[in-house]
Amino acid sequence: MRAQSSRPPQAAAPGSAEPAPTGCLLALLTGPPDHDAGFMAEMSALASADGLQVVGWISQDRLLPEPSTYFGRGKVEEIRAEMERVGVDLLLVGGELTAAQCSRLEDQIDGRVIDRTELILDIFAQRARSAEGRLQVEVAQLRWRIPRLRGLGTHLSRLGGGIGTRGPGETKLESDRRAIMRRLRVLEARLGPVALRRRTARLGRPYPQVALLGYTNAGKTTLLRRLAEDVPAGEDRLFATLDPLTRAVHLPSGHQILLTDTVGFVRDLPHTLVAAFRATLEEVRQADVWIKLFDGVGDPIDRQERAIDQVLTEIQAEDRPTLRVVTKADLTDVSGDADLIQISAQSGLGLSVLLDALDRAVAASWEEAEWLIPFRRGDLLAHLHRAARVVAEAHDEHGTMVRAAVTPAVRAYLEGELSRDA
Ligand SMILES: Nc1nc2c(ncn2[C@@H]2O[C@H](COP(=O)(O)OP(=O)(O)OP(=O)(O)O)[C@@H](O)[C@H]2O)c(=O)[nH]1
Ligand SMILES: [Mg+2]
Repeated sequence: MRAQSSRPPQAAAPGSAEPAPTGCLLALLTGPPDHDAGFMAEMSALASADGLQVVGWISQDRLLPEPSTYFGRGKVEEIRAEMERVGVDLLLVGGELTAAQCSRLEDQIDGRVIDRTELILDIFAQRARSAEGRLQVEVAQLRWRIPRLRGLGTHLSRLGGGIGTRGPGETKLESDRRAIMRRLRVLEARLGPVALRRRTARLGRPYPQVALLGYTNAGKTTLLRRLAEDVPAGEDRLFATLDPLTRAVHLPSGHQILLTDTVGFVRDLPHTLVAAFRATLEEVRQADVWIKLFDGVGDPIDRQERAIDQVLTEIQAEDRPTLRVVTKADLTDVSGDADLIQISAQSGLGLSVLLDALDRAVAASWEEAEWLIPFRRGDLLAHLHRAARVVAEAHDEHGTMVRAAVTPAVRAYLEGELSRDA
């Protein structure tokens, strides 16, 4: 019986700081409508992001996985032979396997199987930096692991229930499971306060919030860096950014917004991951405006948009005013769709058009209201001028009567301050 799954060991190449990539065979179904050439390229990119090197691949043209071993019986044999031929004992599957499919497949190929979900979880685990990011990834990994715990338990289930099934194996499995559940409770208890701290930090001085949504490697961080100060450079690797990064951006109207770059998406982002990244994705749910950023040299735009929309549905985000933007226009021409704003964060092309459109989109999410601001709260008046559109202003002996268009968050902040001050 093989030990419970863990990352394949990676031997360090002599004289190099980077561990040598571990060779693997990629196997995938080509039948599902989604599994086109782009899907295959993405699998290879994900593999190399995780330090794996795809040394060969095998496909099976079927629409649905074979219930028992994911691939059909003959194909499994072919995979086993090919792994032997190319000398690898790791199989990367371009899809999501059930726990049972995974363990049966491992037994039949006599090697280790990693599916797409485990691969993505592993990349996230390596990239997470902030306390919150690490907690979220660990929760996702533990939730993923629970149904995959293997011990003598699988043995026992083959024997059937009844007398003799309460052996030491089952006890071990049960205690492993209990240990994981305990750890999950600890992690979830820690996550609450972390998320709350971040939320409070964000709401300290609210400005209209804009969230960047797009594939990993689309160019979100590079765009934020163009528009704001103190942003680290984007990187040519998948899931470079995991922790949300929020910066002030000044619009042509003179208003200020907060632009948030958050975790990138891929097709079929694993459910466990989306669920675990709820706190991070909360930034997206709270935003007043969304920018969907498409990679001009990536998958077809409708494909990228479907992947974004899928996550939005999963986190139950309600529709926002949205700008659809395609970047890397220095490399490609995607004109044709009048609805798309073309930019290049690299060359600066189209950025003024984007900022004007952003000004309009932000203003569209505002509502007008009126307040009396006492003279001693000049700071609130100054804040309104940066974070809202002031329509009218009049002074009397009590203070300044202001009429302005604001976002709900700015309004809530202002009214909170005024009532505390009263
Ligand atoms: N030619 C060109 N390259 C770009 C442009 N914008 C970004 N890139 C490159 O694309 C790669 C990915 O950019 P990032 O900004 O890191 O992408 P991201 O969307 O933040 O990716 P994740 O953090 O992984 O989600 C980097 O190598 C960038 O230099 C652009 O407008 N033109
Ligand atoms: Mg990034």
